[in-house]
Amino acid sequence: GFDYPDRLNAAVELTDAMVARGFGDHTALVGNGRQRTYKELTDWTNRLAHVLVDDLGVKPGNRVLIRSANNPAMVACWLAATKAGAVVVNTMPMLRAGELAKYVDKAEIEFALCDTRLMDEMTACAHDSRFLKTVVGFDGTSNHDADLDRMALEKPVRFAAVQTAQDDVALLGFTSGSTGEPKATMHFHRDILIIADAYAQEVLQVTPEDIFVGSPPLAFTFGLGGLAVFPLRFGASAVLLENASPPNLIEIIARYRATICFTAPTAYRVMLQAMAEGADLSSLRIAVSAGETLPAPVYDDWLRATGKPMLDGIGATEMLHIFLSNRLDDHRPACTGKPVGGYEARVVDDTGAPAPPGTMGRLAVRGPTGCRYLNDTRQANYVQDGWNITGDTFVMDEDGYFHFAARNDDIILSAGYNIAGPEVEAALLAHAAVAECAVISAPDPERGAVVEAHVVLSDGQTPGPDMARALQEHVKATIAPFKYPRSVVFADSLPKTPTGKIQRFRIQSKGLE
Ligand code: 3SK
Repeated sequence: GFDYPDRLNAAVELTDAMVARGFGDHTALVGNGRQRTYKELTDWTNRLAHVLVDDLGVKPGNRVLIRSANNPAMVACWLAATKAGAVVVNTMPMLRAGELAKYVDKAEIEFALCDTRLMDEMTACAHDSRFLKTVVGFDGTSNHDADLDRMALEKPVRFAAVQTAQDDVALLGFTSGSTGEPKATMHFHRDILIIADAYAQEVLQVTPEDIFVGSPPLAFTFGLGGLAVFPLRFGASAVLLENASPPNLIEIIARYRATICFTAPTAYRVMLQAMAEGADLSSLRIAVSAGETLPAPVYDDWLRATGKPMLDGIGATEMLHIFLSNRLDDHRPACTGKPVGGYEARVVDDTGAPAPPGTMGRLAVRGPTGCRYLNDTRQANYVQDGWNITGDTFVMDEDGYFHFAARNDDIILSAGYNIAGPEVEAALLAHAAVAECAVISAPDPERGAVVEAHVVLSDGQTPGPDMARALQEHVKATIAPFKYPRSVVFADSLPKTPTGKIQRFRIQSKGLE
């Protein structure tokens, strides 16, 4: 089990406690042209926490929104607000005032800390809000010269953090789901440590020598874990650069001698395509892939190109982080591995009963973290009999390994066949002419629905009926022929979330010509 004291403040454990354990001089965060030791980060967050409590009047339980790109200042604000006992909502820079307002209303957010470069949409949101009363700017560049930074300079470096209970809510992770109506998932102080003490310790085997890089936003719990919680929990370092998206990640890994990279499969694919002869990824121990299913060709090509394992895992904002994963000594293509220590997973049928190995069903998981939606009737759908029912269809094999089949929404029912869209995508991606693809269901009067592939071709390839036929034949030769895309649509790009997930629900079906 995971044993923590009743009084527990996660931010203190990631800063002051690390200094007390002897990591004071060790590099914690690198970004904006500086590096900060654990002692410097601790002092910085304590000063900021003073501003929040003494000057702004933040009280334990108040909700504080943070709006920023990935940089050390965002991490410092998150830690400071957590030390003050606030409940933090981290948000992505690309959100507009209307989207911010949904978060503010749902979580009744009173305070916002905002990078001054992103202030316009924040003030527009505050202007019309009945909840948001205080917006303060911080400077996410290397100057640190905005109101919050100036107020912090006057403050002492010691702060008596709020003695929160281990099961006080610390974080609200927002998830949009497929409907676009956001849900807020509540996570306790202990949950923030559990994801490190479970997944990061067991699977990543983090040591103080590790250097983390990656692209997922800190606003997404995948990024918050991988780029802040995991490094800080083990005295390791995180490189937080605002341009850390592919293909720049290749150069960033080489320059900072990064050992662990967190990003999504689409980003690894871009990196593979951009990787020049002699790209130096020799420092890398692990490439963590999550957020989307990892196509086997990406896993294979990465292993071939770098000699390093790509560890596919699946998590959920509801669960806070990854709960099923491959292992360093046990990783394989087209496989999401086994439950992380402390978690149990099974595949269930429509009645919630365990499905036999080898059959498709919904993935159910339970463990030390779990879904608690804030004021949301959808809680009853997600948690049933103590099991978290994720939105994914999986198969568990005879040996207990889990294999992704589809998001529940990605199963295409065509002429009585259940076709898992991602399986067709994986087959298409194995064709050299295909750079990216997304498979959707297109309504069809005869079959009910047909498989429709939207394909972005690699440079130099020509779209047209001949290419469509070649891709259809390739799929028929790779997987059961009934799964081939009866409709192939060529596109210049595919709609994606800021975290790189392809948004299939935004693709318009063209139907059969
Ligand atoms: O797999 C995901 O989408 C995910 C979501 C939240 C946190 C972590 C992960 C990997």
